Amino acid sequence: MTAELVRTPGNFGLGQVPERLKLDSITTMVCGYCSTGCGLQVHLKNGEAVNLTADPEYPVNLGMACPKGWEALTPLESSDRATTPLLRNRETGELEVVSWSRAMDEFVKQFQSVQERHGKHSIAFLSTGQMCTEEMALLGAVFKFGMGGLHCDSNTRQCMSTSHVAYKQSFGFDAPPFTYADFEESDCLIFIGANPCIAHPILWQRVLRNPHHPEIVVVDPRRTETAMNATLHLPIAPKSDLTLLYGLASALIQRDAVDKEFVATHTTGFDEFSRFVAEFTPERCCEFAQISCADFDRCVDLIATRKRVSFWWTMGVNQGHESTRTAQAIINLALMTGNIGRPGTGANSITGQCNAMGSRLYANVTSLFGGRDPSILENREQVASLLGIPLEVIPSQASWAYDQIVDGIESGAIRGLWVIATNTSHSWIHQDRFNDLVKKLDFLVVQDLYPNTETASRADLVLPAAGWGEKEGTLINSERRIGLVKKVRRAPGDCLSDFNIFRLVAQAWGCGELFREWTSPEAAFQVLKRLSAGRPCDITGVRNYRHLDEAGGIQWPFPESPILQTEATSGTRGDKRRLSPELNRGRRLFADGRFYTTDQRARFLFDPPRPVAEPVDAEYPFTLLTGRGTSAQWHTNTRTGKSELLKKLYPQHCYVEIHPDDACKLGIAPHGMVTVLSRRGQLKATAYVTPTVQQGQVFVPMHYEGVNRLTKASYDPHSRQPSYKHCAVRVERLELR
Ligand SMILES: Nc1nc2c(c(=O)[nH]1)N[C@H]1C(S)=C(S)[C@@H](COP(=O)(O)OP(=O)(O)OC[C@H]3O[C@@H](n4cnc5c(=O)[nH]c(N)nc54)[C@H](O)[C@@H]3O)O[C@H]1N2
Ligand SMILES: Nc1nc2c(c(=O)[nH]1)N[C@H]1C(S)=C(S)[C@@H](COP(=O)(O)OP(=O)(O)OC[C@H]3O[C@@H](n4cnc5c(=O)[nH]c(N)nc54)[C@H](O)[C@@H]3O)O[C@H]1N2
Ligand code: SF4
Ligand SMILES: [Mo]
Repeated sequence: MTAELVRTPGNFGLGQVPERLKLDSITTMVCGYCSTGCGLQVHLKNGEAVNLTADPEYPVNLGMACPKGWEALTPLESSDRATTPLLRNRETGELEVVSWSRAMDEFVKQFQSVQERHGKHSIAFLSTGQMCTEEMALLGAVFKFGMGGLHCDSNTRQCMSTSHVAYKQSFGFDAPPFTYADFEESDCLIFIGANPCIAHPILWQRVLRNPHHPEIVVVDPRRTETAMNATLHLPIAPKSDLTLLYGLASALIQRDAVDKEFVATHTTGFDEFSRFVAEFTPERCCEFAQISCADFDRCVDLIATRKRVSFWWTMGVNQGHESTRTAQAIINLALMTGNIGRPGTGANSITGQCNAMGSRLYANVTSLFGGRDPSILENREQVASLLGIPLEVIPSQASWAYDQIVDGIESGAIRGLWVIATNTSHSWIHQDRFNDLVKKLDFLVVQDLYPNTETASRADLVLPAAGWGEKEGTLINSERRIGLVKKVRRAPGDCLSDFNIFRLVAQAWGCGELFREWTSPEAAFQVLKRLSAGRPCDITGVRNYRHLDEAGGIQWPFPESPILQTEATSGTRGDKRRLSPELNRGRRLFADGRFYTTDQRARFLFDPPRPVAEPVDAEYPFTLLTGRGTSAQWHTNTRTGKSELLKKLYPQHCYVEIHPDDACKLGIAPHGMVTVLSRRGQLKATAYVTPTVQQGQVFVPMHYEGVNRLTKASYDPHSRQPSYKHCAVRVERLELR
């Protein structure tokens, strides 16, 4: 069946089609859950989406999608959508329906009164990697340049801040170098703290298409679905990665497996690094990581002998107490063996949310637009002139990070909080502390699809947002590909897109004039292009949304350049794919060995390993690991919990995975009820007795409400990313009476 046939209205190419299934047309857009960024074909009837299928032409997913993608329209239809603004009646304590104009009056009155009493910086926002780039950019601009705010952060801190800082320090810019074709071109893939079979299933499908019979190494304390498919699984002790990675570097140096020419021409700091890792002997590392020397040697052997080694990491690395140095220890291995810039290689951080990459570059949160340092006057001058706004409105100070904003609530420095497209009350580390602290706030605004999330139900004001599929904009996926989202559904009731909510806020606040150019997401995209000019993330060559759509997404950088222009734009979508296989397969960074540092060399960065925040002891003898449970569950389950189909694919009750020997010792039967307790809180769970977790460890998926009652607030010192994947707990059998 050709694309043309599918696109003929009402004709599937399959003969007579029943009236109710006759389509007007099909349009294309990218998925709004994970950072894979799959292309979907949306089937329209009377201009509204009635169904969707995976796009066989999109270069990311090649016709595949995971259950969340197939079911992406269902959460929009849920009967519990927020359809009007809701304001808490201070007397009854109930949320009551109000108009947008009342909601905006209250928003401005409350936040401006907080600022008058406690200073401009006493309001803060926490946002997301799950809005369109144009939306996060407008939010960052309105809050910082219009409302006089400074402190803001997003859930990208919980997720990607480690990769952001690691790349910035090592490469000079936050630039994941890979393209998905590298999954297929590698002859040895090393996954560290990543479970793509569950968390990025379509990327795993790309691995399965690899024709080179690759070796697949998985470094994960658990025997995950990905580990089961590996040719070598290193079931390391939790948080022993840094020591292991230094040990691998040391052994590779001993074996003389260093790409000396690459190191000499394109890096700095190797000699110091080499002296530093000398003491990380194989014996010491294997003992610390609790793996066999034979497995360690095999891993060294693979890195030393394979031609195209790629390193991939995700949250098992980023969510740790020494995560930035751990990510950089991975980068160091790629640099020292010359495994970067060539097909099938790279030190590759896979992002998490659909637009984590957009938030890293354009949210105007931790850095100024386009990854600029706000403390440098020239950067502020550039942004002021590119936006046509006064220099004085651009703060030179850095914002507080998420944890510092939470501490600020405790100290009284933060009195007003605006939470957008994130569910802090569930997902933040040591959630009970946050949930106690929000009671101290003078005003809490939550902007979400649903009024009943753990966070929204605590709000003073709920702003009803349109979701993915009900608005337009762009998302940037893990391989830096900018994809388009379209409005294929009318949002229910009085919901507005986040973009329009931010415009309303600007008008109500009295600073709308500053953002007069941001009339629509596409107009905002043109502003962002200007801000990107000359930066590593330059996208000035992308003409408009149509260009993105026709090209099947476009990876940054994409400066105005004649070669790239013809590659991406000639012909129709289908034709162009044939004309330009190279562009479809994707572009990777650093092919010329030149990095974004001032001397164009990558840096070897390292520090001695440190102890974890809360080691196990006799009272709390288990290490708690947390993470993704199934491919059908998304985070705090506000969206995936709305689909009856998805609900059939995952357990409805919170569960804890425990090793059979531990279960036996504690008298816990398979599927028996248990309590998991930490020094901070407890939860009830069903015991899943399974050897996929090691003795002394338990695993609880993050999708169930109580998991962060248990976790201990500790952070990596460089990235301030929470260490979600390590704390001490106890498990007790719950006697059934
Ligand atoms: N289905 C589904 N897919 C998702 C998401 C979702 O909620 N649901 N969320 C998306 C987002 S935002 C993100 S960030 C990604 C996350 O994607 P992943 O990081 O792949 O998922 P996690 O399960 O959080 O963690 C990966 C693995 O880290 C391991 N781990 C724990 N501690 C350690 C350690 O000390 N060392 C090592 N080496 N490994 C360790 C865990 O056992 C786990 O298997 O997934 C994205 N995709
Ligand atoms: N224990 C533990 N905790 C973790 C993790 C872990 O591995 N273990 N992982 C961490 C990671 S990596 C992440 S990314 C976070 C995720 O944590 P959260 O961001 O809190 O999780 P979500 O459930 O994705 O929350 C997104 C919210 O935005 C709403 N929403 C969706 N689309 C839109 C939109 O277009 N506009 C608006 N306004 N709202 C929208 C949804 O309804 C939902 O309430 O969790 C972190 N927490
Ligand atoms: S893998 Fe990610 S982007 Fe692709 S369909 Fe699933 S959730 Fe959507
Ligand atoms: Mo994430």
